[in-house]
Amino acid sequence: MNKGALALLIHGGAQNWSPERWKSRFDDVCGDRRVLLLPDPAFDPAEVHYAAVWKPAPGELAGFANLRVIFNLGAGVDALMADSSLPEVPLVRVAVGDLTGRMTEYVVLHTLMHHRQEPYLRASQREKRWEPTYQWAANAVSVGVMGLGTLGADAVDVLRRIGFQVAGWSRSPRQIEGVECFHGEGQLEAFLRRTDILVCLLPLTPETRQILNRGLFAKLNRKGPMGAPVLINAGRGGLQNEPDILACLDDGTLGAASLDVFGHEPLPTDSRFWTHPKVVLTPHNAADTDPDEISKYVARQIERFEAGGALENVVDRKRGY
Ligand code: NDP
Ligand code: OXD
Repeated sequence: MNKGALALLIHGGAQNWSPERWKSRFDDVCGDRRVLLLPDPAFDPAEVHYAAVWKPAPGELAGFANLRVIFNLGAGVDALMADSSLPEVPLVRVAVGDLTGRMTEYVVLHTLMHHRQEPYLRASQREKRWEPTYQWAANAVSVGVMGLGTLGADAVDVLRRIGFQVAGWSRSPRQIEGVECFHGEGQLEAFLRRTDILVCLLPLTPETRQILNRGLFAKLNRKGPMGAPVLINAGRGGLQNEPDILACLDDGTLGAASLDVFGHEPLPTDSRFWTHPKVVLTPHNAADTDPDEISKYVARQIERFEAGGALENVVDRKRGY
């Protein structure tokens, strides 16, 4: 009997994430299963049992009558949740060590960059100024991570081992050794009040949209050694109110920001974020995961599912993540 085909619907990837590269990785790991890279003028939608997708257009998945599972090729599923015609089959997201490790690298890199005053030191080098300033210890800085899921839990562990005072905030209660855990709306303010560097690793849902706004920044600790709090957002652009971030950087409510994600990507060339002296910007590549790892993860899940096993990392559609 023919195995149901796997359809790839991939939009917006470059280089490492090009559709052709994904096709070649999936061909390698799917054995005798047919892998279709869409659009393909000669295919029968009825043969598609699985779809592996990145930013499919709304409605694109609705035409597959025999679809059994949708695999999102990233961790965040907000683009899919916005599709009101998304078929009612399990939606699996990525949670693999390769992605998690890369995100932790980003979080640690940017936390250390602000803690160790790298923007100031690089400017000093450019201007040939030998003017070291006082450097406080890691344990004088309180890092607060919003989101204690796959990514947040790993990041807090490494930050804690570096010596920072680490706290985290999630929807439901969590317990992580050495990390002060807060949860829910009711504990958000207490979490913010003790935070010098705020790291956002939340999913984008109706509850979290624009959560990073002036009202929230105003509650961050202003008595830390850095003088003003720092924002690091690698979740989604929709989590942030961008005019508020710029205004808060300008008036000193925020001391600096590292931003990997934006409301409009690619970031328009006329955005002030490109040139703002207090912004460290990256082009949504905090965790630019290896397609080899993800294609193996999807192929393993399909094999297990067809053998009667449970799928892992299935999105809870009510929660939206
Ligand atoms: P998880 O689903 O594993 O974790 C999400 C965390 O956010 C959980 O701790 C959850 O709480 C918390 N959360 C969700 N909603 C709320 C809320 N309303 N209030 C408080 N806490 C909330 O996701 P991941 O860690 O795998 O990924 C997080 C996000 O990172 C992705 O959704 C994606 O947007 C982004 N991402 C960005 C990348 C990049 O390159 N920039 C790469 C990969 C991911 P609880 O524990 O109670 O469920
Ligand atoms: C993801 C991403 O969600 O890369 O995996 O943004």
